[in-house]
Amino acid sequence: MVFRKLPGVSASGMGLRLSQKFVFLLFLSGLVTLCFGALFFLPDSVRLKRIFLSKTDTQPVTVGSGSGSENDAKEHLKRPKDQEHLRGITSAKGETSTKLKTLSRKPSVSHEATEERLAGGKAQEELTLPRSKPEPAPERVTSSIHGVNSDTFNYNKFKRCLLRAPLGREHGKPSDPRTEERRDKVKEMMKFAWDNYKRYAWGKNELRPLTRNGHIGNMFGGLRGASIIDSLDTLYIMGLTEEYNDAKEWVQTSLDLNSNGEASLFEVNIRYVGGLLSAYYLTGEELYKRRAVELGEKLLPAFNTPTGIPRGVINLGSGTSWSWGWASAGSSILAEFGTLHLEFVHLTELSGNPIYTEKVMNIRKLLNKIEKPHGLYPNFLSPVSGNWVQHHVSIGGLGDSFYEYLIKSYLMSDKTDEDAKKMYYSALEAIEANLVQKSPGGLTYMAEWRGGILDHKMGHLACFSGGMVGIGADDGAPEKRQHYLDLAAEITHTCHESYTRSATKLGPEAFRFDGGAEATATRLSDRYYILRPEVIESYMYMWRLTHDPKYREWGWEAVEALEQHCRVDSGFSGIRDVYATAVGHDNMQQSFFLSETLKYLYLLFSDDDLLPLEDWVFNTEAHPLPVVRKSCLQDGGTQDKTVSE
Ligand code: DMJ
Repeated sequence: MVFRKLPGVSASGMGLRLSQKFVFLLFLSGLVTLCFGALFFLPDSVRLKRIFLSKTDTQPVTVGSGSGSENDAKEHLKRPKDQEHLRGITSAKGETSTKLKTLSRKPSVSHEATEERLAGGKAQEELTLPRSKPEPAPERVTSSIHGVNSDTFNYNKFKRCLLRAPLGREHGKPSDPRTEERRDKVKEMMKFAWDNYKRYAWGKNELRPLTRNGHIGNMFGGLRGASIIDSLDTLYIMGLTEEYNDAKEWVQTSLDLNSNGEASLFEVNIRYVGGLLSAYYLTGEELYKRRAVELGEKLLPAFNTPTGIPRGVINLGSGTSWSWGWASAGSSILAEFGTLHLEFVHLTELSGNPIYTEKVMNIRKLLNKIEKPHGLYPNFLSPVSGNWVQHHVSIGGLGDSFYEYLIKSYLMSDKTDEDAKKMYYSALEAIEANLVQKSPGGLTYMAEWRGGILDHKMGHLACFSGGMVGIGADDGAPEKRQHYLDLAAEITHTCHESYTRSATKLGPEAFRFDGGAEATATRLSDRYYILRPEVIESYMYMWRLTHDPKYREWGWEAVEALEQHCRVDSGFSGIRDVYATAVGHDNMQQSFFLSETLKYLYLLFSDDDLLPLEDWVFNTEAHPLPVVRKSCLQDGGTQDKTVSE
């Protein structure tokens, strides 16, 4: 190697060259240290930083200081290790973590993970709330749940608390052959709908029966298999064993709850959580229980609002939540935040974690306290101020299942939930005083209310109310009981009329009682039928309550109409105009057709001992949930002799 001679340095002067090298190396290492140190001061989104530092290291900077892109923050929230940092940050700012710690017992799912998710949600929210309006800590209510915790929920003990076997003596086989034939027909319809879903849309959310492919949609936040989860209990009670086993295997191998999309809190709760809970209670398969609680946990961050009223949309991965763009002024929807109670109470039952019950009791408490115009509950409420945003009241869409869950909460609590009972009957009184109308032709209907002005329209969705008023009749004031049963029958009759007055014998999405109309749709846009269950649901309840054969006849009319107009080569489809004899199909087999419409029809043609109403309440997606009998569970089950399968 040849070194160029430096001026003033002899060629043989090795000592001098060494010290030169030493100074140079010193300078170089100083430079490297400086550059590396500077990485800590770079913004979070700079790629160099992400390459050189682990994600864990970047977390506090991302959320704590509010710097970094939103996506980065969401990413971090998914990693348990990163969430450690968040916990520290949030407990320093508020009481969330510590409060939850003291309230919890021994949960089966990691309660720490729940806390961390909550912390994450809160941290996100703090970034978006204006500083001038400090966020009050959500009000919490300590509920008393019975002494069962996650590790001790005992399925056998629970089964002994049922008054009768869930599937009856002979799976609800009806005694007369004609009814049995009709029931078999419904079972065949279920098999047909299922087989086609399996063949063309397996793993997708719904079947498109005309184009023979699957539909995913955007309601379930990236979750898949809505038709499978919605069908588990229907397949099970119908004794479609092979099909049920396929569905179960899919849950075992393919149900992925780690999705990162934007979901409707309401839809995920009623279809997925409800479907998994029912499947667990009916079969005792631990898998369903585990997945239900796991999913329930992912829904909790939606409740991190100033009032504890959840927002309608949640990202299941990050826990970020927001209100529907179409809901006025960022409000939450009554039928959405008011339709969580049944499932959340059961999540507490199964996990031993009181947080689920606390969340829904908090909603209940706020709704109980708030001033109500004429005793009515408007459909839009601000999750920030806790005030009504608009005075639109409806027993149909936007309001419907809130009322349903009040009476069902009472029934599911073994008739101990007195608040739910009081709220239900006073709401019903207000509904009767303000919304219930009689048409010139003598049909009873429930109008909608817009700030004191009546809109003489009833939605198909509102037709569930025949069944609701019916199941609540017995627990009303003694002098009102017959009246409620009559009201239930009248509403069901009106809804049946909306079917009989169409060419297809299926009912429109909405029908009116003005401008000469009586239970018919007057607008083109209201003429469609999307395989909805509500009218048939009311037939089923009214049959159970009265055993008037007309309800089975009406149910059979619906079966014939479904077969004639909605059955296509590869499944069932909704139709665009119930008044047209040459129907146009909408190419969608809704998951609630398998979960609700066909299940209610099957129950209508079964004996009452298939899922007896003394033991089961149906969630709003027709998933049966058992009555919670605390005394029986605490005593270790005293009614075991009555249950046999
Ligand atoms: C179902 O998903 C539920 O019944 C919900 O409460 C409202 N509507 C659909 C079916 O019509």
